[in-house]
Amino acid sequence: MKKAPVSFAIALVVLLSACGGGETTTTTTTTETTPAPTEPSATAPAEPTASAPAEPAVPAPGEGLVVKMGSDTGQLVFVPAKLTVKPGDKIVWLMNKAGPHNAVFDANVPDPAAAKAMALTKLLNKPGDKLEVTVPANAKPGDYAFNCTPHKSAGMVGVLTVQQ
Ligand SMILES: [Cu+2]
Repeated sequence: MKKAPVSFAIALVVLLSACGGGETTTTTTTTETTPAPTEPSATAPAEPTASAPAEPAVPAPGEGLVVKMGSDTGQLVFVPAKLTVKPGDKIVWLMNKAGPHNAVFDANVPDPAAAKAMALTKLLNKPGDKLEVTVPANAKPGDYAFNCTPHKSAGMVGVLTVQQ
């Protein structure tokens, strides 16, 4: 009969301590500082349309074939001096350097009327000036020799071949 109160007291202490311990652990997790996450809206990815693959630059059929009058180094030549075209093609006579230049055809070409349509009879003097002409649809095939009037004797000549 004497042992009963002692065991009761121990049991009571254990119960109290357990309860106290439980209380202290539950009250320590309330002061949590949750940093507000800043949304990275400023670093939004670029628009996908900017990275779309560009179509390869394919020259449209009939686009002007540029013939420079006067080389980049100032020589009295056509660049290119020989070119091949087809009826309907466009030719751009471009005043490049060391003008004035023109581009006129010899008299004995296969088709004088076509040669007249393709010629640059007016002298161009200002770099960048140009004239676009079109090879007539009914131009006779063959070689059309041309030259620059002021510089023919200096060797500024060329040959335009019209293919069928
Ligand atoms: Cu010339």
